[in-house]
Amino acid sequence: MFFQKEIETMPRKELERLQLERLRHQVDYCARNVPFYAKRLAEAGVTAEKIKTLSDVKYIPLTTKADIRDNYPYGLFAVPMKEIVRIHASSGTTGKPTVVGYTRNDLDNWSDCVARLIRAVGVDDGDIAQVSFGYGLFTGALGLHYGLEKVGCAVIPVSSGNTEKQAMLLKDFGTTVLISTPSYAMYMSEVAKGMGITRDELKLRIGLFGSEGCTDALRDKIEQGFGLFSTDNYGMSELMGPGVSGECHLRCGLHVNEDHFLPEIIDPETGEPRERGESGELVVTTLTKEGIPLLRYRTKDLTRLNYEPCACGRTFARMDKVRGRSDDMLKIRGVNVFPSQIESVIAAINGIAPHYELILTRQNYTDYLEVRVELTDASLLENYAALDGLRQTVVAKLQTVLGIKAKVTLAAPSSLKRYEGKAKRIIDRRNENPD
Ligand code: DLL
Repeated sequence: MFFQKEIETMPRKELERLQLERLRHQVDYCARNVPFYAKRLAEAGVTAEKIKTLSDVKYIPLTTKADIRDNYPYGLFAVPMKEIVRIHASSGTTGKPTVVGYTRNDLDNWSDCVARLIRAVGVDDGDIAQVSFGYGLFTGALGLHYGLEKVGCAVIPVSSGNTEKQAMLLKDFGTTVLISTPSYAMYMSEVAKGMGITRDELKLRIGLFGSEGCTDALRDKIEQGFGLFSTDNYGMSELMGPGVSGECHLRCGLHVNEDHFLPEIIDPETGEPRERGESGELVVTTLTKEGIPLLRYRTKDLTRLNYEPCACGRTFARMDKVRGRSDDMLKIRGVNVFPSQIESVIAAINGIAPHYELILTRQNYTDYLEVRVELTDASLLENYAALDGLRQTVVAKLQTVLGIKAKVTLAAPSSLKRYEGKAKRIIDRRNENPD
């Protein structure tokens, strides 16, 4: 199902013509309205007229999160404040937040982009959607909220937290669509189960999950727990929020809303463009943004783009599920490890719950990885032999996938931390006692 079928299924030639026209306009708009870009573009000798093909985008300098921070709070805004109608910010773990502003047109385009992903999985005006992302400066909740309203769903703006109440509302309000991070959906399904709420008492049919990665193994567990079908959607506050890309019901990649975003893949080390079809860091140029347009923004997210048309009829390029961020890839004893690899191993082992913590330490110049996982069944704690057998299974499976040996600690059921938003599973203590 489509929200704007003509655009979503536009022949690629036509789409690329539209992108080129919008790219040239956006470059000119930035040069005229954002002093930072006027200087950057002049230094690189780039003007809108010089951009003749889409691949000429590579001549435009890359923009980074540091550029946004250096211009805190409003330095990269391209319009006077009276035209800004909304401000969001991403919290960031250190220092000042990254601030973004939206004009009325930006908000309208945003809700269109989000409405497309909502329709792509078959949600319609008969649905009741519970938004369990945090409302506030975070873009997740309000972004989905307005897209859902545009589709005509009944929106329950419950926000995140108070998980028992969330579970009660799922049942009492007859929620059919759940909107949250995958880790919060997992937690919510455990809480609902603990309250004696069964799958059959719920009307849930679809989950729209995003804002963090989710392996297929974890997705299966959530879907079984709730008896729903879910899709993954991707975005970031700097680019807009949710709505940059999302899966259709065929779940074979996330369709990038290419009429609003021009995606590229670069080598994260050198910044050089990669060939079509190669993996690397996603770089995105906004094509229609007025409040804070961004040229070649480095997302740090690692993925791959596929330009083959999808069987659903959409012609937009599809990005693979994000494999991780280039900055959360762990280098352990010289080996690259993605937390998603660990998640896919443990979520597929019987007797182990899909919750984990990774603790990194360093002794005698050597990195150590401890993986804390949780048992599903407390009775195992009394059976030493079974417990050790399970632990060794986890150690062996992790070693096969990661290529390094990790210490595995089995924790009691429900003892690891749960998350109401994005999960934070890595505790890196390697710099606490540097050698
Ligand atoms: O997380 C926007 C969003 C909200 C997307 C709700 C989807 C649903 P930020 O807080 O700025 O924005 O975080 C952006 O989160 O660079 C990725 O690293 C990660 N991320 C977002 N969606 C996904 C996803 C929102 N589907 C950062 N899979 C991005 C993996 C994701 N990572």
